Amino acid sequence: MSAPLDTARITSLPENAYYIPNFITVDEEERILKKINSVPIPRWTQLSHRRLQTWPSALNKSNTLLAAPLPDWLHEPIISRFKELGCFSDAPHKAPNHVLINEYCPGQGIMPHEDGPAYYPLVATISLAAPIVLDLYEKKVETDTVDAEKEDTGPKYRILQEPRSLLITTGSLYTQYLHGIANTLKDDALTPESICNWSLVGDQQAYKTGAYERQTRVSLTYRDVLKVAKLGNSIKFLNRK
Ligand SMILES: O=C(O)CCC(=O)C(=O)O
Repeated sequence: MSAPLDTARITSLPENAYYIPNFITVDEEERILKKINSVPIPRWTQLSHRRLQTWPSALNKSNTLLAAPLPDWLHEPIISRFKELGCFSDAPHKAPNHVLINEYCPGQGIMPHEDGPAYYPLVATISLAAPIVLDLYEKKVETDTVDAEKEDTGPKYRILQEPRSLLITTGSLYTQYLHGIANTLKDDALTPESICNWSLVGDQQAYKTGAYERQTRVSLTYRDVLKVAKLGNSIKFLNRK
């Protein structure tokens, strides 16, 4: 990864994760939130524990994205800043081509999961509107019954994501760990020992009580989908069937 990211590395994590507070400004955050909230309602997919927008579109069954540009408001200024950091410079398309927007109301989260092989193994997450804690779990290798019966010991690492921050996860962290967000009304135990990016947090004072009540938080997750089909080719393919 590039030199500008060296100082942003979360050194207590296996390779590799980077955290940058105030990656976007308050004005930029407000502008993006306005755009997110002004899309027609059918653009949202309502899931049991959160709402989701998928840009430019969802992948098909063979994990292929139909080529289409991202809207300007998801492009600028974020993708130019990714270019300055060089974070997608080794990805096949040299830039993200896909964004998921997740909205979590207080009490909502996302089950531990992995993002899988459809994407280049790097996720760049911008957090908007409120903080949230991302939990990382080692993938279980169930080689014998003892392992299978082991009690769930909770997350191995916790990352505090402040509003307007950027979190990049890649490498073994992408392939060997699951990530999730607890369905809770309050994130607590916010201490330097428990939060692995504590030294990089921009406003530590804001968390000095060691807890906060959840508020609605929105995330933008930028990824590079490996398989991309051009519309012309897709039509040819359909006609052949
Ligand atoms: O909202 C987040 O920070 C995590 C989203 C996520 O896990 C995903 O989109 O796969």
